[in-house]
Amino acid sequence: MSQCMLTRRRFLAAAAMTAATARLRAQNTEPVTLEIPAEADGPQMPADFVGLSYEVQQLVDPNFFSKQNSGLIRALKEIAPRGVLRLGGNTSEFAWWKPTPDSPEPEHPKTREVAGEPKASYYAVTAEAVRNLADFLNATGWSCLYGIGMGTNTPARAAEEAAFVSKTLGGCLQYFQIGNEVDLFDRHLRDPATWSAKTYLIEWLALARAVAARVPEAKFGMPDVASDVNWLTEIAAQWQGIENPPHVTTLTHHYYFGGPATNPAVNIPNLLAAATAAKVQRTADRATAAADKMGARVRMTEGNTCYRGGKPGVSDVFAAALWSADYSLLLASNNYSGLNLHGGTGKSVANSVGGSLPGDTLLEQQGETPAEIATHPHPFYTPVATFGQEYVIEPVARGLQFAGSLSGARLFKADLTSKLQMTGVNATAYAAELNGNGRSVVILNKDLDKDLDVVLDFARGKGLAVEEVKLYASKVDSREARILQPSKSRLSDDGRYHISVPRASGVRVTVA
Ligand code: BDP
Repeated sequence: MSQCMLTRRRFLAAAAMTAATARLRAQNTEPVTLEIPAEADGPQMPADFVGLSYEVQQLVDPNFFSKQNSGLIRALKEIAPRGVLRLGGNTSEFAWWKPTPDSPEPEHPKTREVAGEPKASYYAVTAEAVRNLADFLNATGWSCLYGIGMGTNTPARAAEEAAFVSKTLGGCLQYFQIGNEVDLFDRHLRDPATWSAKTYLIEWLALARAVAARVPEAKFGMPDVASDVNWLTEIAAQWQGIENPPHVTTLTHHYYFGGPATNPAVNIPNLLAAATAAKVQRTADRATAAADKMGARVRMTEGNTCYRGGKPGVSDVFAAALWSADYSLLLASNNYSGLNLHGGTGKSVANSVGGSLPGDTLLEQQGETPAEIATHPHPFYTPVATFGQEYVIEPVARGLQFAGSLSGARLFKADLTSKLQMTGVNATAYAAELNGNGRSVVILNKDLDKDLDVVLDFARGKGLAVEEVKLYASKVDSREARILQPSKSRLSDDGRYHISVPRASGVRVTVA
């Protein structure tokens, strides 16, 4: 027997085995049926649900957010025709407002230097940068959540900046945020012995009242905690006792699945696990209960897969797209007003975490050369990466775009996800009614091993046009995420639509 034949035989045996395991792995041999209700009864996903978050320090280059930056404008418009740009991050605590070119730099308070926190290097935000930002927003059709510092700021300077920003951004300004991740201020900006939600609120009120005195129509989002949503509960409880409070429209928190990059628990199976989503649900329950008390809505204003700049191989691959699509729709079904995925340039985010990205250290340890490291997006989680003059829409942003296609629609309350998970496949489903113009179902199969077989039962709608759009990559850890061209068909007589959703992929089915 020739060597060649042996190899071929081995190959065939291996192929047969792979097919058999694949069949075994398609857990639900009987398709699972999802009944799609006729009329939506859940929350409305705002038309501008989708958002991105950048460091305030990004404003140091006044040409970044400017009408000249056509590549970035194009990227944002592709991610969402209407979106929300949030400016904040750790660096926002070290900005000072410079209204005119000859305005002097103020005296700054002393802060502690802590590894992983930004170094106290101060920079100016200029009137020119804010004017250019206004043009940029007008060119994108996006609005803005504008971050003003709290850590080293004064009420007078905050009010002066707010007055200029409000006048310049006009209708593009949704609200002001004052302070970033205030629940972590005890690390470097405030005295841990006295810092709490209570002392925060006193300081915040002084700043917000100064702003409101100059800008009576000013709206606010707060407290932008890193993770401790108990602060939202405490603030909502204390809110009742505040006389004539500033106009808070939004209660806000951040979310990073895990971190930093060197943590082995930050991996694809954990990111996509059902337990991760269950934790998100528990946070949402507490946050929305607090917001309801204050007549506000919740927004996740800064987040991503892995804090301190992301993790290569997790944050910048297809898994991140599946995560962001699912995370977005889970928040939407909890009545969030939206979410902002954090990113920007490598430099601004590195500065926000003390000067360097742990993901780079990881790649060096893995033996990558500087040239290889440069092929990764920096920061690793950024939704829009900068490579030289080019802006690249990363997988995590494709997931956001995919989920964002339901923006403006009203969601169904029906829990389709539990029904899918009863089959043993880690998949989720969300359905929505599109402004009286049909129904859409998104299925995200986050399972790494099992394919899913589903029948969507629309009950009525015989002969209606069906459009199927896939969120796809060749592998869960490929450095790509594609939203494929829609495939079109017609709904059968019984109003049922059969679809298979392979492991690690997503699909949106629209019947209109
Ligand atoms: C948050 C900060 C932000 C950082 C980000 C990160 O607000 O400035 O860039 O996490 O750690 O804590 O990646």
